[in-house]
Amino acid sequence: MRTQVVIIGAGPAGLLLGRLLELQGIETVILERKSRDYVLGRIRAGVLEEGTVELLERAGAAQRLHAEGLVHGGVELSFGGERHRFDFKKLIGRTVTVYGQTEVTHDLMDARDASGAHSIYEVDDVSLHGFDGASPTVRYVKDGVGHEIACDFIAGCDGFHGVSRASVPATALTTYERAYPFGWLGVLVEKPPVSDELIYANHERGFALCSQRSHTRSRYYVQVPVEERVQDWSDDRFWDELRQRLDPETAERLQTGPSIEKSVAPLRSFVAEPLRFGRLFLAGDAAHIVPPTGAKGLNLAVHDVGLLANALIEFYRERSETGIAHYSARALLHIWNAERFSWWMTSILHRLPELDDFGRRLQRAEFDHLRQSDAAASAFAENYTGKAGSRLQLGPA
Ligand code: FAS
Ligand code: PHB
Repeated sequence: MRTQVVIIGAGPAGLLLGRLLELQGIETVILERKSRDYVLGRIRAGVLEEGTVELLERAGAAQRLHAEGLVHGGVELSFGGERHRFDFKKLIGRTVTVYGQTEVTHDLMDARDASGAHSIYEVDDVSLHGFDGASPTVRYVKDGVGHEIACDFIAGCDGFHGVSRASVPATALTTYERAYPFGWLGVLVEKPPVSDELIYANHERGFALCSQRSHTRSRYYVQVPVEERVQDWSDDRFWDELRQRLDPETAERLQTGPSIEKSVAPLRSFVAEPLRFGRLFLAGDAAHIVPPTGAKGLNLAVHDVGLLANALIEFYRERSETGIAHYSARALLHIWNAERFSWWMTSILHRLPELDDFGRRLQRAEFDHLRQSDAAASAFAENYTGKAGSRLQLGPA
């Protein structure tokens, strides 16, 4: 088999890249090791930046997003029971949209299926070859039969544990990592959200987040030790712990019910550099990981994909290698800003084991500074909603 771009991974990064390329007449094949249902069953991100919404519109996969997504003009931070709302629209004229990653993935899968583009699920033993030359190939096994695809480029969109980054010689990669000694225990519940917007809470017992998926479905998180086991947390224990970390008014308003999903996600900051190895490109979680505190993971993956799609479209349209030559540097500039913001937001909101009393007072001082300074609040709003500079200028539609 031959195609122009082989995409490894049918998560949001791989699916979005496939759509943006197909719409420009560039042929792709997506290889995914899990089933469609398994990919759709993963409950992950929930907040989309304006740049992400724009790219999904360009991909022809934003109809349901506009019909069902919840546009939020701000978020609240809560410290020791005191809440402060940051009005993004007033501060910088921007908003975010609450719409689950599962729904984004579903919409992209439906759009790709409708186009007839080739996706192969439940593949095994994917291996990448010859990407340091001009004729890379990808091998895989499907139902026990081996296959090989010749292509021009390989896009590694296979997440943190994927094969793409692992296929790059260790001497060609530099990695930067910070593992946190805590994780997030998350619960999805079919109950109306406790608040119109998200509430991020710093409490002496630990971090908590009140998020949502719709007017009837909510998503909550509490910080737990990294070794915590989800089976040790009954619903009642979760709701009791969450209430203790919220201000009394919010705790009183909380509507609880049986969890429809419950899981523990570890927190990590990670970047691999560079993102290009000849004809192989890394995008999304295959290249970087951020703690979910800043709601950047999915949005960062989308930003990479917009740059990579632009570069590949330019190559096929104009036979120019300028975009692909600059992809890594351009992506890393944005990645490191998101890493910085996600680390900062994690460090001011979580109970960090290494913090002494001075450190905890500094966390409070950060909150007070944000509340008193329009400049600081605007910088927070700009980073949380995605910097104006992140708006991608894709090539002509
Ligand atoms: P993904 O990991 O989504 O997709 C990669 C795909 O590649 C997967 O479908 C995988 O099966 C496939 N794959 C892997 N190896 C393969 C191989 N060898 N061959 C073929 N296919 C292969 N972000 C937020 O903003 N907010 C959150 O609350 C949040 N919560 C998260 C919770 C968890 C448990 C995790 C793991 C991540 C969370 N994230 C969150 C980050 C998440 O949203 C990612 O940023 C997003 O999924 C990135 O998308 P992709 O880069 O497409 O990677
Ligand atoms: C979510 O709704 O899953 C969510 C929202 C904001 C975050 C992280 C997760 O920062």
